[in-house]
Amino acid sequence: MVPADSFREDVIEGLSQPQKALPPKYFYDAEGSRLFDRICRLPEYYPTRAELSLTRAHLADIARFVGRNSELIEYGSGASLKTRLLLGALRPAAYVPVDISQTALAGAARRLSREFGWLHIFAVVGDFSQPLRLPVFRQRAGRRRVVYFPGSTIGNLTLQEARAFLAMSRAQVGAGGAMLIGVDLKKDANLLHAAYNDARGVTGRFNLNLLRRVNRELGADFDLRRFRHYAFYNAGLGRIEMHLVSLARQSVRLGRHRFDFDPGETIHTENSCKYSVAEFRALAAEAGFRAAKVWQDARGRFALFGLVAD
Ligand code: AVJ
Repeated sequence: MVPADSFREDVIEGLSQPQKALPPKYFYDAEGSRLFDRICRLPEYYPTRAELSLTRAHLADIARFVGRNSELIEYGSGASLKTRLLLGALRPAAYVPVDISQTALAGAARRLSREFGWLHIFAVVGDFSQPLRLPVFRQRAGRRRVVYFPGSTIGNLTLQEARAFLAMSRAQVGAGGAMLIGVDLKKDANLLHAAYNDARGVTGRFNLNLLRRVNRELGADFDLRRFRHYAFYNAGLGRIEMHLVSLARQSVRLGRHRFDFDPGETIHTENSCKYSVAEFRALAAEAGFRAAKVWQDARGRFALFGLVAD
């Protein structure tokens, strides 16, 4: 659970801006997480399958890159199939999943400890937008710290935020440390558009669920029938933008606050930045990471970067 107070503050602050906005991290309540799982199985949403297939195809090479006995820190609950593949191949000494959802963490940690009896798991509740306090291990000597950040979640961050996140991770792993990071690549805008405007409308429901959550947890009165999902590729900024469009002139109440909407006005709910291999390599270099390895799926849609902090 996200503390209700910061949720409330973030929503009020976001809706008070000239371009109204809500942070995408709030998509993932129970229903949002369920809808996201469905998105990952949609025929149009290629990133999940592309990342899984490249992880499968290059697993031995990835394991060689990381080396045995690492401290693997994952931003994400560790519930995914690719994480389990990686744990089996890497055999890290310790695994630290970091997630904002306590429930997702607890469930994943339980399942992982059943599957990997030898693995030391230290789940940490938190999000990657702030420096984390990670467990300190007694026998650290000789262990390499490696941050695993799959799923192109970094795409949610603006360029400045991505820079700050990479610098924070660089500090966290220290000299000799490494990072494995999944990045969705630039490609034909039609493929991107389809991935965020699926025929079944699951992405639309995922987007609208954010308003349902604001209603339920903060007592707002968004009328979900008067907002519509809108996603497009902003080529200039190299990102998919998701918005919720107001279909009418309307006002929404949240406690003593009132937010007015013109017809056609939007709430910006998510960016999903796409990078070229060269762009991401340069971004990583700015943070002190050398892209020693770049693994891609067969169709070049998605990349996993093996970054070294030297
Ligand atoms: C989880 C942030 C990587 O940007 O593709 C999927 C979220 N939003 N469909 C993405 C998402 C709409 C996803 N990330």
